[in-house]
Amino acid sequence: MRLDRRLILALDVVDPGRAMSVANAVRGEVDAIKVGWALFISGGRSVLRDLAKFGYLLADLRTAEIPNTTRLIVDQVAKMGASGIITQGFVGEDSVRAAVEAAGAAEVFVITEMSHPGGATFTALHAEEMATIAMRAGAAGIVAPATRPVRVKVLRSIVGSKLILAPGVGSQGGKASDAIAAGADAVIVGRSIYEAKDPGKAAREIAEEIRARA
Ligand code: BMP
Repeated sequence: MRLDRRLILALDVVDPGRAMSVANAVRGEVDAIKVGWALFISGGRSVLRDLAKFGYLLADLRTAEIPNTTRLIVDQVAKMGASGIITQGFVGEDSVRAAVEAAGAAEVFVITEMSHPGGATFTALHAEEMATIAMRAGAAGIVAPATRPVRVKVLRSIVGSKLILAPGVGSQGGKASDAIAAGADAVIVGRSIYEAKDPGKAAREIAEEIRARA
């Protein structure tokens, strides 16, 4: 993943037409577009294929499965043109490894500690182990919480030069430049961009905030 803006759009809208118009509005302002289940369920494979034409498509059709099922799902996702794939870390090393193998040339990012308050209940307790598993399995990086920059810093010490993508900016209370200062390579931002009147401007402002402090 090439990170010029250090910003990834989480395109969590359900209408495929709106998805395309937001993607157009942020063209050149974000490094990647992340697509999750909601848009995939409503728009199917075609919306993913269309969005892949905008550049780096990060498929967040995350699996929490045994290795064989993980392999079957990730193989399908990779075939849809995703450049990156997100998977869960709590499933253990064998399932993460299966995701990395099935992804082929696509990069795999492993979720460690989740950004929402509930993420502190279970995922925070094992985040370091999940990051270690991700590294051993050959993942390109991890997902860590922008809502808790101190935890990003801890996880950075485990993943070395691999990538850390940090969601939880804006609507969830985190600040982009805090997450980057703590060691994240990029932030993942959804509502603060796609709900803005001018999504391109909103993205530009976040990238500028990051650049000003970097
Ligand atoms: P928003 O900026 O609207 O809160 O969106 C954040 C995005 O990052 C969502 O797509 C969410 O599924 C994802 N995400 C997250 O918020 N926390 C995590 O720990 C992992 C995620 O993938």
